[in-house]
Amino acid sequence: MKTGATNERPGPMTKMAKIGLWGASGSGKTSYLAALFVAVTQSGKWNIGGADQESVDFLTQKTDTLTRQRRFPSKTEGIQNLSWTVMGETEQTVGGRWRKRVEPVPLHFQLDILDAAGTLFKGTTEDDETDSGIDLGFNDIGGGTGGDPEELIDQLSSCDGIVYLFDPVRENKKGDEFRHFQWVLQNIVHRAGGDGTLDGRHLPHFLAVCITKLDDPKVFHTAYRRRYLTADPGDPHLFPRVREDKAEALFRELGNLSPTRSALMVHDAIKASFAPDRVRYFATSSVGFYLARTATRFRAANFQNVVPHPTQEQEYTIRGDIHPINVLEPLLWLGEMTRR
Ligand SMILES: Nc1nc2c(ncn2[C@@H]2O[C@H](COP(=O)(O)OP(=O)(O)OP(=O)(O)O)[C@@H](O)[C@H]2O)c(=O)[nH]1
Ligand SMILES: [Mg+2]
Repeated sequence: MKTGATNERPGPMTKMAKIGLWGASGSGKTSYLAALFVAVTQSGKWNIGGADQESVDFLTQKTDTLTRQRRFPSKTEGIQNLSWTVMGETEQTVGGRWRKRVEPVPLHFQLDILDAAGTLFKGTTEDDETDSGIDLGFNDIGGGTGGDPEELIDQLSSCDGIVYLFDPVRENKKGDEFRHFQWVLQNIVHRAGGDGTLDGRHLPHFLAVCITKLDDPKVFHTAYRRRYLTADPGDPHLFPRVREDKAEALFRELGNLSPTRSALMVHDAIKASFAPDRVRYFATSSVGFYLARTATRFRAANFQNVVPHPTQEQEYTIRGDIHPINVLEPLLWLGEMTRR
């Protein structure tokens, strides 16, 4: 097959998008990646394949953990590099000057993703009772290598796009999001300054800010009360989603609710460091809302898909099938933006 070089019969356009995952320990990075296969296949438009054995194994094992075992992946150890190709179609204008037409063109995104344990991102010398980490990253599957915060910052800095996961549930309990965020951000800015890649005060990266755990009652109810929810008419189950133009407002609302309001400082810091047209907010859930076996549509009276484990304290279990919300979309947006 010919490549996209010719206007007449374009072949697959492949874009390498190096994407970093950044988020505090327990913010849901691994679960986000674990939900990716289901998100891709449920979209009906895309497909995904591992570029190497480790990445194939990751997807297979983590999908199994979420869907058959109905539990969340374990805490990440070390650092792991994963690489997947997301395959789909886009539209392109082809033809000569007089015979222009739009036709579908295969589009492949190669996502190189770095997953690191949150504990590697120690932006502080103080010890937290559980973890003090900030992560960046991508995930385990047993095969993670060690690594140090410097290496992670280097890797994140070299990404085209960054998915930053903000966990409002954790922030509500700990109120320390800004402390972690600032440490990573300052280091990335420092690197960019040294490399000469700063554009004025802005970093060159695209940033997808993902509010995680939309299915959590606190997050869901906040979005509901503020009237930020909508449903995609094309979704047969009519699962609620946060209106695209309200995701950023939800971020601030959730920041307001946290004891330290530190997420508001994160919001301000994002504005200070990233160009406005390079940032987009998403409200995500890796597992989505519960759908009873006999039900065809979402029911607000019975929406929780994550419940405490019946026997293991502090553990959670997944009640039903997973229906990821805005897991694929941030990656597609980053892929699209970096393609331009
Ligand atoms: N309700 C809900 N809880 C989630 C979701 N995703 C993750 N969680 C919870 O958050 C916990 C941590 O998720 P992980 O994916 O392990 O987070 P991580 O950022 O990879 O954490 P580290 O590997 O320790 O850095 C899980 O064990 C779940 O209890 C989600 O979509 N909804
Ligand atoms: Mg993890």
